[in-house]
Amino acid sequence: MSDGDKPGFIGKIKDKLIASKEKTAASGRHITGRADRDHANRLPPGQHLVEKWPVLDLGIQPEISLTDWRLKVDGAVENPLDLSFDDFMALPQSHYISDIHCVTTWSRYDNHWDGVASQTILDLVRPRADATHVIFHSYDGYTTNIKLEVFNEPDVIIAHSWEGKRLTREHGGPVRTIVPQWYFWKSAKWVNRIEFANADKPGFWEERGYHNEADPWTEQRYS
Ligand SMILES: Nc1nc2c(c(=O)[nH]1)N[C@H]1C(S)=C(S)[C@@H](COP(=O)(O)O)O[C@H]1N2
Ligand SMILES: [Mo]
Repeated sequence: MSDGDKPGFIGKIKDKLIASKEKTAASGRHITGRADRDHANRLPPGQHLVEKWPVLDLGIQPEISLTDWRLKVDGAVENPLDLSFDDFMALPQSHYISDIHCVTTWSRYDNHWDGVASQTILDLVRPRADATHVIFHSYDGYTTNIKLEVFNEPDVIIAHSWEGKRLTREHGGPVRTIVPQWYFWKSAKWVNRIEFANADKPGFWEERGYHNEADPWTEQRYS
């Protein structure tokens, strides 16, 4: 099944929510114009702190049983992977703490993640010399893109747990990616394929008015 054919994806996506987020992007709302390149503050410009972790997605929260779950890592790599959940859990495990910054202006500090570090994945798959970008594909049809050098940052993690407990379905469980340096739309919930590519491929929100990078410190909110 190709990404476009996920059952009912196009039919079920929340057109209204998408239209409203596209409008927000087009209007440039939330831009303060005060970049904080040196990270002088812990909170990036235009953000406010929350305690509870909000849920944001396209409105489809796929239910994937652990026996059906797969993670493919493929594309421009020497050694592609097709992992079952047990295979994934048997990989070397990492633990990171990072802050979340969502483009809708909430931030949440000190999230504890357990999972497999992106650098562990890189060691296993060995990207080819022509690999420049990493594209995440999810069970709900969502996609998002980052540069390979961003995937290589030491705090990027393919996470199965948050605060010591398995990720709930609404937050992207069984497994999601966490790219802490970028706005949170770059962190794919329900990930099932990590594609290494020799060219950039803008993802779902990147094609709908959101920035291709997503640096919260320089407010790379919209394109
Ligand atoms: N698969 C998938 N991943 C996704 C999304 C989505 O709709 N589908 N939404 C993104 C957006 S816009 C945000 S802000 C975060 C929200 O994650 P949360 O619901 O765990 O807070 O997930 C990101 N990853
Ligand atoms: Mo978002």
